[in-house]
Amino acid sequence: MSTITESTITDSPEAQALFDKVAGLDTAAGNPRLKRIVRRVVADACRIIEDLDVTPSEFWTAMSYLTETGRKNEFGLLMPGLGIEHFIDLCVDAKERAAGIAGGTPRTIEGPLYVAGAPLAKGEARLDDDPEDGEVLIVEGRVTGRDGAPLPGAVVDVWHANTLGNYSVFDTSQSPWNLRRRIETDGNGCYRFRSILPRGYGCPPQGQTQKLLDQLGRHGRRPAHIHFFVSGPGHRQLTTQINLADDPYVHDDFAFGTRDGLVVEVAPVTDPAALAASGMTAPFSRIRFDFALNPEVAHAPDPVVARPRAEAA
Ligand code: MBD
Ligand code: FE
Repeated sequence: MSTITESTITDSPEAQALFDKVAGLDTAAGNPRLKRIVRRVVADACRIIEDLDVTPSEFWTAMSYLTETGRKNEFGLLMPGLGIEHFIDLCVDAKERAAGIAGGTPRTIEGPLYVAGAPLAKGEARLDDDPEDGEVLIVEGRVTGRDGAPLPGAVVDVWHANTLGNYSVFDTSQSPWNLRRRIETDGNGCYRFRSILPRGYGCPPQGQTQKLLDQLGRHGRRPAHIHFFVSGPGHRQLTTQINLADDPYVHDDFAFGTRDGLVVEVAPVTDPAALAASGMTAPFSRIRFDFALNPEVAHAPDPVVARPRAEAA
C-alpha cells in the first residue's frame, strides 16, 4: 500500500498548463482581471467535476439548465435563490467595516425587479395607479444621516408588488409605473406614501429557478416586502427592503433578503381621531420606517451597482 497522498488530475502539471492556456496566461493580450477570474473559475469547476465525480451526462444536463435559465432571463432570480446576492451583501458589509463605515440602516439585496426612472414626487406620493382591491397602506418616515440629522432633498426610490405578488413592467397587466415612485424628502427629511399592502412573491412555478428549488426540497417564496434605493446629498446610496413582520415567510425568505433591522410591524389605524389626523376616512394600515444613511467616505466600495435592468416600455 502506498503511503503517498494520491495526486489529483486537477493538480497535475498537464491540467494546470491547460488552465493557464485557457485563461490566456501565455499572452500579454487581453484583460488581466478577467484572466485571473477565468483561470480560477475553470480550475475550480474542473476540481468539482473531479472531486464529485460529475459524469459527462450530468455536466451537459447542467449546461442545458443554464442555457434555458439565460433564455428565460432567470439569472436575476436564480442568484438570490442560491444566496449569492445575499453573500455579496455580506462581502460589501465587510469592506465597509474595514473602511470604518458602521451603523446606518442595513442594506439588503436589490433583486431582479427594479425599473429606473419612476415618477418623482416631492414629500409624498400615491403609488397605486391601478384600481385594485388592496388594503390601504401608508408608509412614512424620515431620511437622516447616521448621526440622526434629517436629510432634506434625499430621494426614496420605492417599488413593490401588488396583491398578487406581481411587479409592474414585468406584469404587463399593470400600468407601467404602478407601485413605483421616487419621493424627495421635504425640509424635515420626511417622506410619505400611500399605496396598497403588497403580498409575498413566488417564483414562476414553471421557471428554471423553481425547477432547481424543487430538486433541493426548497420553496420559492418571499415574504411581503417593499424595496428602496435611498440616496441623499453627501451620503452613500442605500439599497434595502422592509419585510412585513406578519408574513409567515418573514424569516423563511427563499432569497435571504430579510435582515435584522428590516422587519417592520404593520399597524392597523382604526381610531377615528387617528384617521382624521391622517386625512383618512376608512381604516388603513401604517408602517413607520426611518432610513439612516452613512456619509460618503474615500476608499469604500461604490454602493451603486451597475447591472443590466429592465426598462419601462
Ligand atoms: C422579488 O420580488 C425579489 O425582491 C427578489 C429578491 C427575488 C424575486 C422576487
Ligand atoms: Fe421584491
